[in-house]
Amino acid sequence: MKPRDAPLSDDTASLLEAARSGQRRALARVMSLVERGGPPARELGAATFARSGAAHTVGITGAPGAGKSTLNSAVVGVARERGERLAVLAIDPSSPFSGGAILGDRVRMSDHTFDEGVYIRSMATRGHLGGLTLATPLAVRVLDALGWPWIVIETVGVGQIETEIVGAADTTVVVVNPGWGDSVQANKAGLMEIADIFVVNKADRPGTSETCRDIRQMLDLSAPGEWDPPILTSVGTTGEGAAELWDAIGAHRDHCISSGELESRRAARVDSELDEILRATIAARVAELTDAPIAARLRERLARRVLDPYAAAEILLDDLP
Ligand SMILES: Nc1nc2c(ncn2[C@@H]2O[C@H](COP(=O)(O)OP(=O)(O)OP(=O)(O)O)[C@@H](O)[C@H]2O)c(=O)[nH]1
Ligand SMILES: [Mg+2]
Repeated sequence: MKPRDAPLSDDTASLLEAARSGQRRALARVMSLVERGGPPARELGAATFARSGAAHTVGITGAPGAGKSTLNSAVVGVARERGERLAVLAIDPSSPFSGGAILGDRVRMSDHTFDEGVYIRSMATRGHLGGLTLATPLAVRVLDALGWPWIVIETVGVGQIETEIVGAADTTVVVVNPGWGDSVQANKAGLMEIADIFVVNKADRPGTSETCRDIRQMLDLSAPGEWDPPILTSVGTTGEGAAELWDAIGAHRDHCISSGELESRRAARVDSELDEILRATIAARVAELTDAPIAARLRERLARRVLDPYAAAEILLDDLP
């Protein structure tokens, strides 16, 4: 293992410098290394941590097909008109839902392909130590340290982990469709909890105002916070409502800064990341342990009932590397 304060290798330093100066190929390479995980990702993380913290991160989540990418593309358009630079991370949770999503997302975001002020990256995080939960904050931090002032993270809000990731953004936008109020959607409570802004997209369809009302009622039932999440409407395909969404994101950002919430959210986030890293690292060691020859011998004794599972676990844990 490398010492913790290992100096940055020349390769990594010059790669980061190139990425920082705007070279897209270098940036793509940095992101690939982050995605792949392991020691190079770790080195990038260590090298960029101190320089991160300036970017505002925006999470966009919602059910598959809710129109997240379409709406996001329109919002990016608005932000660009106002001179903002943005990086967009489309997270592929490697779930069955996302089979065709990334290609679709690329098509939808292709309006911005040749714009120097926009960086779009699809991330598949399968295989990473700790998977989705660890690769994403690292990717965000690296983009942050490389000078991207806005980082938009889009992922499908179907599972706990996906909502956790986006919920860990500074501002979380939950995209729903007309009818959401009365639909039985997985993780509805989870989405209610993390939303800083609600958007009822596909507002060209019937039931929009009823859905807004339903969300209002659900919000009124929950404990009031300092920030009252606005409920907006949009039509992603025409861009209607995109400017209002960008304004709401800006307003939430201002609120976070003035209330001190930004700092507390970020502290909590690093904390849970540390937790996650510990868990993932220990889980990996446990996996190693249960594959070791001693485990096979213990299993054999368990089967003969000459040893109980707790005693077996204790013996193994004594050996934990
Ligand atoms: N009628 C209508 N269709 C929309 C609207 N916004 C998006 N769509 C369509 O809905 C479909 C899904 O849009 P996406 O932007 O790919 O949705 P998504 O939430 O990113 O989908 P996943 O990434 O697969 O979860 C596309 O066919 C869009 O054209 C809208 O406001 N109204
Ligand atoms: Mg999408």
